[in-house]
Amino acid sequence: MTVLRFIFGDQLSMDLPSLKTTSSSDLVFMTEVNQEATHIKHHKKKLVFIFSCMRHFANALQKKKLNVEYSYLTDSHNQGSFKAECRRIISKHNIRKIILTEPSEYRVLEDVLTWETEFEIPVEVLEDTRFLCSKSRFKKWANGKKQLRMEFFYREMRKEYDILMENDKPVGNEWNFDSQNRQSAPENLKIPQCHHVKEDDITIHVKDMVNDYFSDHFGDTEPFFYAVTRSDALICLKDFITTRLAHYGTYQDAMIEDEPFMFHALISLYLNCGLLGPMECILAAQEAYYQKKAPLNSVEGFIRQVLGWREYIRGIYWLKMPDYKEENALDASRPLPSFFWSGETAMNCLNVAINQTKKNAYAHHIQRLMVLGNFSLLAGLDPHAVNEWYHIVYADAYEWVELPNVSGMVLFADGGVVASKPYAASGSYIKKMSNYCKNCAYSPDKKIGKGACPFNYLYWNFFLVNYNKLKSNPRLGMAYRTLNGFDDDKKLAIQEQASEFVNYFDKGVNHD
Ligand code: FAD
Ligand code: DLZ
Ligand code: SF4
Repeated sequence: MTVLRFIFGDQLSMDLPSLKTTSSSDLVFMTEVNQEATHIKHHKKKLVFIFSCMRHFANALQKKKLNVEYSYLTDSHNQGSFKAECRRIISKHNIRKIILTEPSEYRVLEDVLTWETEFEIPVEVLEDTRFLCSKSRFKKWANGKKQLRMEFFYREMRKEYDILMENDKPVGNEWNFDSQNRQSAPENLKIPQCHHVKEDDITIHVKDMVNDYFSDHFGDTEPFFYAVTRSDALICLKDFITTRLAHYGTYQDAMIEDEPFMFHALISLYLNCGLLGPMECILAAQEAYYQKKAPLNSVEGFIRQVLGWREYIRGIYWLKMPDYKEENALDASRPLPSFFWSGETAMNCLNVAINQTKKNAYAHHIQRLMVLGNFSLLAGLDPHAVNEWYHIVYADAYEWVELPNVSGMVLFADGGVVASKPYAASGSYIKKMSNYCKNCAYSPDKKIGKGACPFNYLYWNFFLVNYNKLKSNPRLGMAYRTLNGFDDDKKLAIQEQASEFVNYFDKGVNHD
C-alpha cells in the first residue's frame, strides 16, 4: 500500500509528526501551488523565501533516501491547488492512504477535512507537535477564565517547561522584566549587522521565477539574504544569541530610521516555516544567561516572546476561529490608504516602516505595533483590509499568527480578548522611542493646526469616535478624564482636522 505524506510549505521540519515512521514505500509529496501564492498576493520576497525553503527541504529529504515527489509551480501538470494536486498524485501513484500534519491555517484545515470523503481513502491528520502548547492544552487553560491574559499563560508555560525557574520561583524573583525594556536608543548606538546568507543557485532560480510570474505583487526580491536551510537558520540563531541578545531587552521598543532589524532576532520566518523549533531558541537564550553572556531582562524578554506570546497567539487563533476573522468591535470601515502600498507619505515613521517592509518583508515588532498598527487603529481602518495587508507583506505571516496580532493586539477588533485596552498612542510615543520625527514634515510637539503630527489629533479623535464603546474601560480612565476636560471648540477642531486628514488619503491624495 502506498501512503502519501503530504507536507505543507510551513512544515519544513525533519521531526514533523507526518515524517516520523515514514517507510521506504511511502511517498513524500510537496507542491508549489498558485492558489497559495495568489489567494492573497504575497510579498515577492516571501514567495522567494518559501519556495526556496521548500525546494531545499525536498532535497534534504531526498538525501535521507526518502521517496520524494516535488511539484514545481511551473510544471505543466501542476494543478494549482492542494486538493487538485493531491487528486493528481493519488491517481498517478495509486495512493491508498494520506498522512499529514494538521495545517496551520483554518482555511486549509477545512479543505483537508473534505479530502477523505472526496478521495474515498483514509486521511490521517496528526497534531502539530512543533508547538509547545497544544490546542487542547490551551483550551484547558482558557476554560472558565473571564480574561485570557498572556502574562498568566506565560507563567504556566515557564513552570511547565522549567524555563528560567529556580525551584518554584522565577529566576530573579520576577516573572517579567518589561519595565527595564523600554529605553530609546542613544545616538551612536552600535548595532551589529545580522548574519547575511549568500544565496545559492536554487534561490537565484526561484527569484527569477517569482519576478516573472508575480511581478504585480508588492515588494522587492533584492537583496535576498535570508536563510533557506535549517543549517543556515541555525547560524542566524547563533548570530543573534552571540551578537544581539545582550541588548535585545533594553532596546526592544526602540526604533532607528536606518536600522530595520535593531537588536531583534530575525527568526520568526524560520520558526513559522519549520526551519527552527521554538524550544531550541528558548534554550539557546537561557544558556546565554547562565553563561553570563546576556542579562536577565534581555533573556526573559526574548523567552517571553517565544514561549509566551507566540504560543498564546496560536492558542487564541484556534480557540476563536472562525468567528475571530469577522470581528470588528469598533466598527472600523475606512479603506486602506494607498500609501500602505506605495510608501509615499509625508509621515516619516510610516514612510520608513512601509519602505523597510517593502524591501525586507520584515518590520520589527514595535514598528508593526506602534507605528503601522497604531495608525491603523487611530485612523479607523477596516480590519479585513489591515489583516490582509499584514498577511501579505511579512515573510513570517501566516494567518494563525497574523490575525490575533492584528485584530486583537492592534485593532481591538476582538473587543478585548488579547489586549485589555487599545494600544493607542500619540506622536509623543513615537518621538520618544525613535529618531523618525527629526526627518518628518510634521511636528510631534504640535497637537493641532498646520504641521501638527497627525497621530496627535487622530489620537483624541479616536477616543471621541469610540466614546460610547470605550469610555467605561477602566484602563482608559485617564484618557477619558483628559478628554472630558477639553472644551467643545477644542473637540471640534480635533474632529475637523482628523476628518480633513483622512479625507485626503480616502481620495488617494497625500496630505502635506
Ligand atoms: P523578536 O522581536 O526578536 O522576537 C522573537 C520571537 O518571538 C519572534 O521571532 C516571534 O516568533 C516571537 N514573537 C514575538 N512577538 C510575538 C507576537 N506578538 N506574536 C507571535 N510571536 C511573537 N509575528 C509573526 O511571526 N508573524 C506575523 O504575521 C506577525 N504579525 C504581526 C502583526 C502585528 C500587528 C504585530 C503587532 C505583531 C506581529 N507579529 C507577527 C509579532 C512580531 O512582531 C514578530 O514575530 C516579530 O517582529 C518577528 O521578528 P523577530 O524574529 O526579529 O522577533
Ligand atoms: C505561504 C505559502 C505559499 C505562498 N505557497 C505555498 C505552496 O506553494 N505550497 C505549500 O505547500 N505551502 C505554501 N505556503 C504555505 C501554506 O500557505 C501554508 O502551509 C498553509 O497555509 C498552512 O495551512
Ligand atoms: Fe510620525 Fe508624527 Fe513623528 Fe512624523 S512627527 S515621524 S508623523 S510621529
